[in-house]
Amino acid sequence: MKTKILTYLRNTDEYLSGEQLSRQFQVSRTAVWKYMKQLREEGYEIESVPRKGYRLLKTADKVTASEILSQNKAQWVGQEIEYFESTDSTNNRIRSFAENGRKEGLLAVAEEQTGGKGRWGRNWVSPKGTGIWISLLLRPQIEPQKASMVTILAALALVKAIKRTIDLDVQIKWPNDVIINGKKVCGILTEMSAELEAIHYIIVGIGINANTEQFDEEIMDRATSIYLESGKKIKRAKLIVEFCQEFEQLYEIFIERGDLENVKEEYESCLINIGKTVKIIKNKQELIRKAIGINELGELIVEDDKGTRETVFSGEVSVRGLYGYV
Ligand code: BTX
Repeated sequence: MKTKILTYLRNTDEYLSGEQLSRQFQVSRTAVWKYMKQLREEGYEIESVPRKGYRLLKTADKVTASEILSQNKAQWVGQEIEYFESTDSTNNRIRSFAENGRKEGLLAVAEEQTGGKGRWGRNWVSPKGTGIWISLLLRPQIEPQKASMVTILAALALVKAIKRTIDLDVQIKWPNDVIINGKKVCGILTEMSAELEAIHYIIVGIGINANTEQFDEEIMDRATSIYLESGKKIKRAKLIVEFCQEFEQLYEIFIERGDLENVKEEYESCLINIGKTVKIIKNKQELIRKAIGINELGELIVEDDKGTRETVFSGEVSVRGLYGYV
């Protein structure tokens, strides 16, 4: 109900009287008053004028279910939300929900993660109030070998969502780091439960440094935020819904096609590695190659100094710039 009232307030510039709202939503005027009180406590500025009614003046930078749902126009991605003030990892939460049979599209959102996970057991710094820490549940009927393609789609959807929100030059470091000015602004951790032939579910975990003002010393050389790069604070829920909308479109086409041929060009246009010499780290061995692009499976095409090409798969290698992270 709170979400419905918030959506209604958000979609009009007019005053809405308590009576109007109580009729619209079939609740008492006291109930309407209580929802307004709750919204104010959450940080929304709601004007209340005698004989006129309520009007939303300012929304809060919240990532609660109501704040996201009242703006989300995606059909199914993020149309069910589980919100946590604080949790260890939203990927862990989605795993339990998935095991309990929850539907594809469920989004877990946390204001803070106390045990945020990166890839290969690394840690992801996820402080309160400034970032976006979300995980999406998917149940695609595709071969398990294709799961890594979902990560490629998520990276592209993130670039598109950030560009819709703010005017910044956003790039991708293959396969899934989103980069601004050579530093990491988002990370993606895709986890899967599968058998040899079929996927039970995929968890796409996304961390975005949105309004972070500063980073700890250990990551400040490679981490940045949308705020640090643009000087502007964004409304985090807006970026989440932009992502849900962009990802849903890309994912539906991918499920229909079964490959990435249609997004290859767009992904490559954002790829920071393209045409550059990169260091491919595989089983502690380092190979120096030139990055050419990706194929329809999302693998990186690289070339050696004799012009011989090969592809590398995201699960088995790590890619670095010749002199640093990108
Ligand atoms: P990754 O393994 O590519 O990156 C982890 C590395 O990035 C760390 O070792 C550290 O050097 C650096 N790092 C840690 N925190 C940050 C940060 N906030 N910003 C920039 N760099 C950082 C990337 O792993 C995948 C991250 C996914 C995070 C999401 S958040 C929601 C979901 N839940 C969860 O536990 N993980 C995902």
